[in-house]
Amino acid sequence: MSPADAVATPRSLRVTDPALEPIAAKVLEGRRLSLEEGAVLYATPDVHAVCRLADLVRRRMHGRLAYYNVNRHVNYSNVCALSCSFCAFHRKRGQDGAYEMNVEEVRDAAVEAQNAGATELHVVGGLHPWLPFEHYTTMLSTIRDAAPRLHLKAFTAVEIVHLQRISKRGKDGYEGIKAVLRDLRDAGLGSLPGGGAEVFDDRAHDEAWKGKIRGDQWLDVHRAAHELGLNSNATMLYGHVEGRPERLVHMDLLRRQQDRTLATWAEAQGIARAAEGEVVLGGPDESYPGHRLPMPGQDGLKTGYFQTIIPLPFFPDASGLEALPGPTGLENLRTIAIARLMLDNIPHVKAFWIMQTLGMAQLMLDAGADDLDGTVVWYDITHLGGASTHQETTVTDLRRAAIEAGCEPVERDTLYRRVERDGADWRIVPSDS
Ligand code: V47
Repeated sequence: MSPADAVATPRSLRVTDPALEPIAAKVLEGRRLSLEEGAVLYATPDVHAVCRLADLVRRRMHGRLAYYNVNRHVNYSNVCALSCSFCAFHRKRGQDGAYEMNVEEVRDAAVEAQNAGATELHVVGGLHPWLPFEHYTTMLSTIRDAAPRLHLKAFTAVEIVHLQRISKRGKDGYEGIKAVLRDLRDAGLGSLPGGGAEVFDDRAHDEAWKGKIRGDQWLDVHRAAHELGLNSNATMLYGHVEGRPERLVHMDLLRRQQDRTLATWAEAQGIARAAEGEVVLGGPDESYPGHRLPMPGQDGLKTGYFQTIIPLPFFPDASGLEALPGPTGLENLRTIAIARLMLDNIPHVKAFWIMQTLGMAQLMLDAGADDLDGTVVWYDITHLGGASTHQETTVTDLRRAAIEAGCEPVERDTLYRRVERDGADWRIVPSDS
C-alpha cells in the first residue's frame, strides 16, 4: 500500500474566504495554481485554510510520513570573497572569527560522522579567494576514501560557479560548469544542496547580494547537475528585502525548470500534462497510473531532479540587515504551505528545524512539509536565538516531534530511500519491501 492509499482524500474543503473556493477546487482536481492564485493564498486572512489545502496535497504525496535523516553539516570555511548583506557567516581572511578547516580536519569530521552512524555529510563554505580547484576535488575524494558510507551533498551553485571560474574549465560557462560537476562527481560528490538561491529577483539581488550569481545562473548549475544524473535541492530565502510577489516568481521559475526535467519521466508514467507541459504530482490518485513521485534510477530515470524545496526564513541577527524584523511564525507557516501548493512538481518540502525551530517545524508537518532535515550537529550559517555552532538534535527528538504531530517518522537517506537502523549500523530498505 502506498502512503497515499492510507489516507482518504476529502471531496471538498471548507474555506471561510470565498476567494479561496476556486483555488480549493483546482487543488482537489490536481490543477496547477497561477501566480495570481498564489497572491490570493498570500493575501487571504484564512491562513489555516491555506495550510489545510497544502496538507491535502502533502497527504496525497506522502500520507502521514515525516522524513528525517542522520546527517552532519561541515562548513569548511567562512572566508568569502563576497559580502552579502543578509549573511552573518562570511569573514575576510585574517578578520576576527575567520576560520578555515584543512582537508585533514574535514576528513576527521567525516570519519566521526560516519562512526556516529550518519548517512550524509552536507559540506558548504564561503567563496575562498585563494584555494585552487584541486583543493575541492581532493577534499571530496579524501572524505570518500576515509568515510565511504557517507553521501556527499556538497557545494551550493554559488560555489560551483566559483569553482568553474578558478578551474578555468570550459570556454562556454555552461559546459565549464558541467565539466567541473563531472570532476566533482568523479571525486565523490553525490548531490547538490539547495543553498545560494536566495530569491530569484534582480532588484533584491542588487540590493542585498550584489556580486553573487543571479537566479538564471543558479538554475543553470542545477540543470547541469540534473543532466549529469545528480539530484539537488532548492532553497528560497525570504522575509528580507524581497516581497511576496518575488517569492511566487521564484517558485514559478523552479517549477518551470522541473517541468522540463521531468517531462520524459512523466510521459513514461502516464501522467497527464497540460498543454504547457506542466507536471503536477499532487493531484488525485487516479491521475498517476505509474509512479506518482520520481525516484533515482526508477524505470530508467537517468536525469537528476529537484527533490526538495526548503523555504528559509531570513534571520536578521548579526547580519548587515539587522534592522529588518524578519518574518513572523505565521508568515513562515503560510510560506511553507504556499511552497507545497505552488511547487506541485517538487516531491518534498523541508521545514529545516534549525531555522524554523523544531516546534514550528512540527506545526509545518500539518501545513505541507514532510521533511524535518536531520541531526545536523554543527551549523555555522545562522545562530538562532544566540545558539553556538553546536546545533544538534537527536533522532529521539525528531521522532517525538513527528509522532506528536500525528505522523509516522521515517529515516531516509539523502535520496529519500528508507533507512533501517541498529545504532550506528544502517542499511537502505529496498523500495519494494
Ligand atoms: O544559501 C544565509 C541562507 C543558506 C541567512 O539542501 C540565511 O538540504 C537565514 O542552503 N538567515 C544555507 N538564512 C542553508 C541551506 C540549506 C540548509 C539546510 C538544508 C539544505 C539542503 C540547504 O542559508 C544560504 C542562505 O540562503 N542564509 N544567511 C540568514 N541570515
